[in-house]
Amino acid sequence: MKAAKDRILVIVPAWNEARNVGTTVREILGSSDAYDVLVIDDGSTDGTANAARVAGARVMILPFNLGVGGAMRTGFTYAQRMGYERAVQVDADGQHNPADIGKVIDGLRGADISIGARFAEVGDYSVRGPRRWAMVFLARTVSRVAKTRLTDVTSGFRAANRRAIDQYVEYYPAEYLGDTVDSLVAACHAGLKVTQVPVAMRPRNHGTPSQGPIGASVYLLRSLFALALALVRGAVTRPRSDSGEVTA
Ligand SMILES: Nc1nc2c(ncn2[C@@H]2O[C@H](COP(=O)(O)OP(=O)(O)O)[C@@H](O)[C@H]2O)c(=O)[nH]1
Ligand SMILES: [Mg+2]
Repeated sequence: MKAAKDRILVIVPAWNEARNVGTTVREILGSSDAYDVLVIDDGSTDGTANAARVAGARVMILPFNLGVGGAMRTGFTYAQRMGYERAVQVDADGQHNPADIGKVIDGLRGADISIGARFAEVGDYSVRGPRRWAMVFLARTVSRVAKTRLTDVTSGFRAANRRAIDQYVEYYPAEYLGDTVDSLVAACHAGLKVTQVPVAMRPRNHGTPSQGPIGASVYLLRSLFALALALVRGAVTRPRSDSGEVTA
């Protein structure tokens, strides 16, 4: 058995996913023997923790619901303490194909954070109207901050190297969607490099998304605010490159 530093921690945030998480964990473990799976059961009221454990995952149970960001920060803290050099976030519902984890991890060869981006708009990801505009606007704005072209900054399918894990333990907001965008902007401001690799999204196995269309739109609006705040915060705390004065 290799040491944690040579293995990859797959962090699976899960909230009431008893019907999906077992299949997802088995699929992940079956796709590479370098993966350790950590399921963060975020105050589920169904059998999520048990289903995950039976399938072979390590499980951490949060006493009440913190949201995806809170769960991920817990997972990154675990990764840091256990000495993992690489961690990747994979959804419990089956939408992220475990066969693509390797591709997303490979993105870390030239970057600190690698995003599995949903280029192909399949299944319930064919969003239109204001939600679509908001996603495009978010992607363009974060691309400018990251100084690279990113097309899907709200994707939860993301890998992090040790520098990014350390940064996330420092700062990772709890808010759904705000978490992905805000944590990315903060990471860019801390000097981390972001890249993306294309992945196709599969349909959710069972159940419904935690946010319906209206909830998701509201969260997208909130993530626009989160982005604005993150940009302002960056402008205040970023090192001044012209004078060499470092204030962060
Ligand atoms: N830890 C945690 N996970 C959550 C929460 N809400 C959703 N998730 C998980 O996050 C992943 C994505 O959630 P989902 O509802 O499918 O969002 P969507 O794919 O963006 O529509 C799934 O694995 C969910 O179980 C939450 O409040 N806490
Ligand atoms: Mg989903």
